[in-house]
This record gives sequence, structure tokens and C-alpha cells, in this order.
Amino acid sequence: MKTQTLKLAIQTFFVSFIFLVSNALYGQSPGGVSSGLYLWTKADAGVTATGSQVSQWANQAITTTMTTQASRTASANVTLENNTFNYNPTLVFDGVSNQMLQGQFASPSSNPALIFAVVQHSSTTENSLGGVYSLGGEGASGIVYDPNANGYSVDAAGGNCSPTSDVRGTPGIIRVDYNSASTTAGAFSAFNGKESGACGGLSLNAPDGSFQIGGRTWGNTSLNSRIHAGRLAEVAHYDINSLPNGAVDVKKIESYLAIKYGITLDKSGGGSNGDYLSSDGNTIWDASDDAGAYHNQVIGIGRDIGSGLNQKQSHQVDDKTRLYIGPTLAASNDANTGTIPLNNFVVIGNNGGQMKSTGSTEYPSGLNIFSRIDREWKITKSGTPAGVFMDITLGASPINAADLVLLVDDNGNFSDGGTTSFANATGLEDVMSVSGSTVTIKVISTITTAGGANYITLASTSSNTPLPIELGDLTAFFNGDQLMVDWKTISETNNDHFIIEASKDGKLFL
Ligand SMILES: [Ca+2]
Ligand SMILES: [Ca+2]
Ligand SMILES: [Ca+2]
Repeated sequence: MKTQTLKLAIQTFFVSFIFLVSNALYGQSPGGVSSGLYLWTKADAGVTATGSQVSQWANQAITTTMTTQASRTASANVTLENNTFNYNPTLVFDGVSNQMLQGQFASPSSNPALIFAVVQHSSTTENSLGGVYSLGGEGASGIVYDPNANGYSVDAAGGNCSPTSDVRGTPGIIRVDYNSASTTAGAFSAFNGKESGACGGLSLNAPDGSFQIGGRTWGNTSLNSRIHAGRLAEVAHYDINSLPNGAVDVKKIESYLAIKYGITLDKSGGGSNGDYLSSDGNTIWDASDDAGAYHNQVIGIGRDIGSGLNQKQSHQVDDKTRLYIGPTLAASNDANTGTIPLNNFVVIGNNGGQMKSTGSTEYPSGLNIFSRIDREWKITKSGTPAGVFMDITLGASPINAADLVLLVDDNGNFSDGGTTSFANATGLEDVMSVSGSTVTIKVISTITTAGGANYITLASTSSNTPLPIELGDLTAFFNGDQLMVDWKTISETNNDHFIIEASKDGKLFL
């Protein structure tokens, strides 16, 4: 993997490339919601770059005419990264240079705006009031960073309001929702679907059709602090009065962005909050099922023609769990040559349990199980996609594949029946493979139920694989009243430190 990534970086440095528009042929739009879509920029389409230096980010919304696309002279201050958010590209703005992209609509929307952006504010550079997306001239409306809240907020003439909680450094979906074209009264922001308190009544300037992405300087070269500091993968701007189904449309748009960028939608309040909808309105993940117990680090793959979504591989931000069309994880989503049938999805979340055994006995008797990890994953499958793989990275050292047992359950309780076990030792060699500390499960497509939910975890039948960790050569001895431990590891790839865990029985690690 490291070698492939490096090659790609070199290619993007030397080669000028343009992502061509193919979505227009199908009338695609975020979440399949096209009514009132003024602007849709996404870093995997319509980007013109010289090397990695961006000069234009073309609008993918097919019903809007523009006199000028979002553009500027290519520079090192606005750059394209190929593989940042969930194997998808992003644009990067430096936050200091007065360099952003600016464009002009042929006619401005006279209705209040609804704006979505997939964004990550830099954790090292902070701008004071940097614009993510800004409309209509200085002090008008859009998404602006609020340095007091370390979050994003609703922009207005002479002020801003309704900031999100502290999200600096965290990739996420910011939404700004205006009720009026002339005031912020009732407007609010939301992060990953969680809404902040509504604004009071700051005034808004009348839109003039101009817009800026990644800044709000409006030609004033002294306003460097209004440049976005961080990454920006996608922007969608709607005329809010044109959305036919209000809240459902918002949920479709945010579900599309969440699957694509590996972002977990907020489930606070229950009901439909945190649910994921495909563009045709089907629920592909229900956050409130199982009392919400598995709504952690939700990721998915899927193909949705209405959105132009073709997400073939996804991983958690910490890369401990990956889901992909196999047999090989590619360097980027675009490079994965696998195929997902139309309107097929696989979405997974976990129970928040540790990636190791702390002594759980929640497993069936009679399988000769020695230990199991605490973590469980819930898998929901829509359709019948073939060749779905899942990688789970457990710890720092190799694991004996022959000792592993994959447990698949019907309801998440692995000790009340309904559990099936799969092991390499039984002759099903293609169930799992192990590379270092990563277990690859190759049978996700066959162990899961279309239209239903399945629950999985990993167990070991042997003290030779005392989940989570096996050291190559370990000696421990008492020196006076101190326990001294020496070891040699089999692999130290991507490992920056070790945690010493002591156990009396090899099952429960403290
Ligand atoms: Ca629900
Ligand atoms: Ca359980
Ligand atoms: Ca069960």
C-alpha cells in the first residue's frame, strides 16, 4: 500500500489532469435531489489542475447557467489531494494567502439558501473568520468558520451566528440553513446532521450572483484571515424553497455525503436522526435499531445512480476497519476496479467495544473458543453485491489465521442462539487471511442477508492467538519487586509504541 500511494503522489505532481464530467448524462445530484440545485462542486469531478495546483472547480449542477465557473490562477495555495477523505480527493486551502476560487451565476437566487459542505478545518493553521462558501458580496451569506467556537457558523452582514460545537480538525458535513433571504432569523447550522441553536435576526445583503469557495475576501487583498484553512471536498448550494420534501431531501443529501466520505451522521434524539437514505428513499442504515448500540464509526460502500455515488471502498478515520470490493484494496476509490450493482449498499457500524478480549464469554458453547474480542460489527446489506471484503486491524503483531473463528449472529447476542461460525481450520480456507495484525474477512457477501442485518465478531480457539496481541519473543521476569519484560516483535510496521498488558489466564488483559 505504501508503495502505491507514493507512486500516485508522484504522478499527480508531474501530470496535469482534468476529471471529465460524466454525471451530466444521468442528471445526477447530491442524494438525487436536483430541484433548486444552484451549485455542486466535488473534488472527484470537474477539477482543472496543473500538477496539484487548482485553477478551476466546475459546477456539476446541470440546470444552472453560470457566467464564470469557480476559478482562479493556478497556485500552490489551492491544491488537489488525491486520497484524503475516505479514499476520495479534496481541495486544500492554505488559510493565509488570499487565494480562493470565485465564480458568477448568470442570475442569483432570490430565495434563502441551503448549503452543504464536506470540510475539515486545519488543526495547525487557524483563520479568524474564514469562508467555506460565500454568496453575493462581502457580508452576505454562507458558511464561515467561527474561531471562538472552533466550529462553523451561519454568515450574515456584520456578524455570524449558530456555530457548531468544536469540530476543528475533524472531517465532517456542515450544513447552513436559511429561512429568509433578508435576515438570519431562524437560520441554523448543523454538523453531521446535528443542528445548533437558531440565529436571531442579523440582516443579509441582497445576493448579486457572485460566490466564493474557500474564502470571502471579495477582492480585498488585506483580508487573508478570511481564507479557509483546511480541506474542502464538496459543496452543494440549493434554493431552499425549491426542495420538494424538505427534511427527507436533507437526509438523502447528507446520507450521500456520509457514505462517500466515511462520516457518521449524528443520531441524537432518535427517530430518523442518523438514518441513511439512498436517493430513491430506501433506508440503508437505521441508527435507532438495537437502541442505537451499533451506531458508531458508521461506514459504507454502495452505488447510487441518483447521486452519482460509486463508493467501492471505505474505512474508518483511524483505519482500523475497512470495507471494500475485493480482492484488493486499491490506493484510492477511483483506482478500485471492482463493480457494485446499481442501488446496492453495504453499511456497517460497531458496538464501541474494544478490539481485544477483556474476558467476554458471550459466545456459543461447543466451539472450543478460547477468547473473543469485545468489538462487534453490525452489517446491513441492500441488494446482493459480490466480493465484499472487510479488514480488521487488531493489534501490533501477527495472528495465527488457523486459530481464528468468525462468528456471525442474528441479533448481536452471541450467546442466545442464532450464531454461525466460520473458520479456516474447517477447510474453508477462503474465509479469512491474516497479514501482520490485520485480519481480512473475505466472505462478507455470503455471510450476510440481503435486506437484513447480521452481526459479526472474531474469536480464537487457541492460547497461541490470545487476542489481541502476540509477541514474537517474550520473556518476563521479576527483578526484586519489578516485573521486567523483554521482547522482539515480528513486525513493527506502522507501530509507534507498545502497550504492555498483563494477564493471569491469557484471556483477560489488563
Ligand atoms: Ca431510525
Ligand atoms: Ca453482543
Ligand atoms: Ca443471537
